[in-house]
Amino acid sequence: MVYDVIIIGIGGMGSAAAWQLARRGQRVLGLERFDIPHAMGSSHGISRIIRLPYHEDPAYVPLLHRAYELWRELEAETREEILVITGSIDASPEDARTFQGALASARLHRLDHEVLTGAEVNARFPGYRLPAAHRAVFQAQGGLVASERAIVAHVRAAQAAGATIRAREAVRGWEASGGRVSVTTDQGRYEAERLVLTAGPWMGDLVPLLKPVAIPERQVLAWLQPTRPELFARERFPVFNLMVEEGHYYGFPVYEVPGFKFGRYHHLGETTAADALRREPDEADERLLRSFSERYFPDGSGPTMALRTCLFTNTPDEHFILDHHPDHPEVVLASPCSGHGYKFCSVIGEVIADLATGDGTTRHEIGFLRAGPHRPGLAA
Ligand code: PYC
Repeated sequence: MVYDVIIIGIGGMGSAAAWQLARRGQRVLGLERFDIPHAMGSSHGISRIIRLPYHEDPAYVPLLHRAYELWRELEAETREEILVITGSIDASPEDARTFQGALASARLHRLDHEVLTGAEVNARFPGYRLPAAHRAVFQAQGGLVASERAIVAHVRAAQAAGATIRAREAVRGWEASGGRVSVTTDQGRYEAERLVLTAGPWMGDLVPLLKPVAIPERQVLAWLQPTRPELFARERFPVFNLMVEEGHYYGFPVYEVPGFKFGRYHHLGETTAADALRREPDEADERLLRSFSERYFPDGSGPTMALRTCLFTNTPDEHFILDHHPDHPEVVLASPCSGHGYKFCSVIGEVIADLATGDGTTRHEIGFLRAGPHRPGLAA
């Protein structure tokens, strides 16, 4: 079988790309080294935050609007709950980026939002115990994406549209030239016209030029059983990004499994090759996370229900890399996403489909995500 497009990595982005390409009539082969879904990369742990007033950079907001539309399309296509709206809180001291960046994005893109003090957040959402003088942007459309369910839904939709998806098949290498690509795995060799690489923390292993700029980092997430579960229900507890003196944290209402889920960005700063990563959470991980929740979410800090390790893949400027390979126009690179990419998977699937078909252009504004000289470490 000759394929139009081969996708390596059927996680959040690869599965979305498979659907978007297959529904355009492309003959798609998706290759995944682990199970679908699996718990080795960056998409497991039930949920990921989605939020509109994007403190990282307002340039992401138009992509977010489209991401919401496409998540809803996926729900309609598969009749699965993918997007859960809870509202979002971006809170920090007044002069810090989490609040200021969210406010700037909300104003620039005319998003409905409210500015609250920490004390006002605590009164309105009593699971929270923020410093009273913190400032927060509350935005009602924030929420969560059911991350593993979305991968399964994307794969089902892709298969229904004709894609071939193969799991537990490890890629040994790829080649591209003259408008053809070939991929060798532990089970065979495949050819196509285009190749999409969505391998998350393994991108540096597959694409040498990304090795220095796509750095896997160990993260640990905790689920603690609230002592007052009613305060951590999805109707009463917005997802959050919170900067406090201990660091930058994020969290969710109780969803699907027991416990209030939260984590810390750049947990203990452990960067390593994806396959060398320490997978088992330990007491130091738990201590660090519990000390945060006991201070800022005391009614959420009952017994530990679960601890899980997952990976960020960080670029120096913490923006995604989404572009054609600079030396191989047949190859599309998507991810790494520096720990904030999952919510965009639906729209990134669409962008990948644009880049991998026709003249390779996209209507989406992705200049700031391209792999050009404006990106630290990608100047050559
Ligand atoms: O984008 O809100 C986010 C997020 C939370 C944890 C990692 N990313």
